[in-house]
Amino acid sequence: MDRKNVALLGLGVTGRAVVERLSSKYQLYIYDEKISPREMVKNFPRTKWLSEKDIKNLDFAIKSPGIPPNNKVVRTLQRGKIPVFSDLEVFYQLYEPCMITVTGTNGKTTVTAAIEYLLKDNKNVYTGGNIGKGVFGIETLKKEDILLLECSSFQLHDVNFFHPKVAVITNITSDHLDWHGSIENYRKSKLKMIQNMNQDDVLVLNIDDPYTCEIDLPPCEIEEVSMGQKVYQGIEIIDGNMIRNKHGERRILGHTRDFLIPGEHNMINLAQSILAVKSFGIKPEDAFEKLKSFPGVPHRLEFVTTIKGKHFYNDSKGTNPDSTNMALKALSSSILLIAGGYDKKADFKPFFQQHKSRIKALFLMGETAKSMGAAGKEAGIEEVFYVKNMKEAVEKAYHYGKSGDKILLSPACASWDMYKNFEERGQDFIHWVKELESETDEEKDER
Ligand code: UMA
Repeated sequence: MDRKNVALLGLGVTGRAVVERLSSKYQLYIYDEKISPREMVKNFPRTKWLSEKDIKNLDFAIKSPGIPPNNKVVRTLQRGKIPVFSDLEVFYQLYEPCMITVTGTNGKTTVTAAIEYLLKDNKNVYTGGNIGKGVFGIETLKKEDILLLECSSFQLHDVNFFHPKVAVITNITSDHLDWHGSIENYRKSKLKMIQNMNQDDVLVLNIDDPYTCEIDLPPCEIEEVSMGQKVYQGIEIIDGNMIRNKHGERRILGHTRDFLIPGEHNMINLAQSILAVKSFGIKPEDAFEKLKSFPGVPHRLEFVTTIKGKHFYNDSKGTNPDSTNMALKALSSSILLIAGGYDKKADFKPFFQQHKSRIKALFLMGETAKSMGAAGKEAGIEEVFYVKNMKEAVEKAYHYGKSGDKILLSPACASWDMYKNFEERGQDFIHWVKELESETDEEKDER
């Protein structure tokens, strides 16, 4: 039988993993705006460059998540009735793995990491999706293995038959409007994750998120979490206690102060991860116990160090106002905020209005510095500093701060204007904080 002809749009992390896994199965035709045909042929000899004449012979296309739906090649394919799928969809169609999937505007990486932490001692669990190497970078799965996926709205936009056994939605606010065009499109993409779920599946929701309460639920088992509200079936967190409630039968699992990671939002994340592993034989009591040693995720409210009483936190994953909002709430007051970055056209006014009493000063950089500075000043934050780079931000915040202050990198913006990704940005922050620490150590030694 002839090999299928498949277009591969984008040769980043996603595309390279697809080439590695599928170039012997399919004839791949590559498109990438930043790579020349010559470079592509040299590095990936089994693939071909996608040209206009090939389009009519294509069976389908695999699109990398960063390529937006209004991209001209995507549009041409759609006009030619060529199905365009994300890597998640193609992986699902090929292998039909048993999947736990997690999506949401914020918290999805923490929930995914906590689920992995809970399962890894008892099951073969493979984690990927929006994090790490992409789904085709994951080894071949056996039938009994679990595929744990963090799913972005970009990836979910192009799924069709994709069908998780357990799905978690952390919250759905607003993000990536530049890619999706509207909040409605963004929400629609997220909800495609649950469109095929049935009575054998479990959906874990956070009912404190207003939009989550409005969604049309699939015909599956629903588990809910809430901070302060009663749930019908799920976990409620009341006065710091995590309580398992099953149709009115309630039992306390434990107190949230026993966890290592701070913040109310993280308590919701942990409650959701406890419910997500229930179908795999892990009782909520045992999951709670195990999570007491869960260290959290790098770049999310990660404590870096204390220098002369000033505490440094790396929350580089704060890539939108909602995510930074969580970090500011968790640290509560005396915050010197380092923020700014790639412009996703977010509105910063409500954000600064809400947090003006928590923020002592702003240190702003990147594309959004000026618009954030204006919004901060309008909200009444008087101390606004513009900085060229991370080094200057760290040093300025340190010299400005007093003992007891919290110097927080949580940009409320993506990193792509100055860095490859948020990890690189977080590492840069840690690097300059450590430099500062060694300089102050040297000063101590000299004295
Ligand atoms: N490209 C084009 N045209 C475009 C856009 C991109 O040709 O209009 C090409 C680029 O030249 C590049 C390739 O496509 O060579 C990059 O593809 P990509 O942007 O989809 O990036 P990948 O390297 O494949 O990484 C993607 C995710 N990136 C995005 O969604 C932007 C990674 O998520 C993910 O980890 C990886 O797949 C593996 O699944 C990153 C991310 O920022 C962490 N995600 C967003 C978020 O978390 O907010 C959604």
